[in-house]
Amino acid sequence: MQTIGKFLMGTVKGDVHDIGKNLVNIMLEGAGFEVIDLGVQVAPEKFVAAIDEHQPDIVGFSAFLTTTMPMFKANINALEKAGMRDSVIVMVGGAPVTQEYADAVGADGYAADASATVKRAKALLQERRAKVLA
Ligand code: B12
Repeated sequence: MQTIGKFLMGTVKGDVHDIGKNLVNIMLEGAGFEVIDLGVQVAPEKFVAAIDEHQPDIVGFSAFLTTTMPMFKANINALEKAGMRDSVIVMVGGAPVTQEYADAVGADGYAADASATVKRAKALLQERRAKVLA
């Protein structure tokens, strides 16, 4: 089946909230993305291994606790260490997350809800593909 892009998603380590993540996944699939869901409590090394295996266009980190939001930065550091930060778009989200926080940790994109995530994911993909062609 033709898809518009591959989206790897997971709730960060230490966090079991998955309702928001699951809604995002459903909307992404509805919009034509292939979604690979790693579930909850996903450790940085598991994200790295899954990116290596699946080569997604976008990886999404979901967090619902102020105590687990710092895992975004830990995950991004792990991607950098694995030499894969530039090959994947990083999106972050979850109830306590803001655009300011996403910018502070160095994510490429943030969205407040599922439908905004679809719009932002499509825009980020388009930007990335235009850059590659340029
Ligand atoms: C349901 C719930 C639970 C359930 C989770 C069940 C499940 N399967 O998810 C259970 C009971 C397990 C739970 C446990 C806990 N919870 Co809780 N929980 C909630 C609750 C009531 C709702 C969260 C939710 O699912 N909302 C619905 C979804 C749809 O939310 P949403 O933000 O709109 O989702 C959108 C966006 O966030 C965005 N999005 C989401 N993910 C992503 C990812 C990306 C990449 C992008 C771009 C966008 C995106 O799109 C979503 C869809 O539109 C909230 C309170 C509240 N009213 O919000 C507390 C809340 C999040 N929990 C809280 C707490 C403290 C806990 C516990 C620590 C409690 C305890 N002492 O045990 C534990 C933590 C367990 C753990 N280690 O994770 C606090 C967090 C406080 C804080 N500031 O950190 C809250 C805010 C409650 C409170 N007021 O105290 N919880």
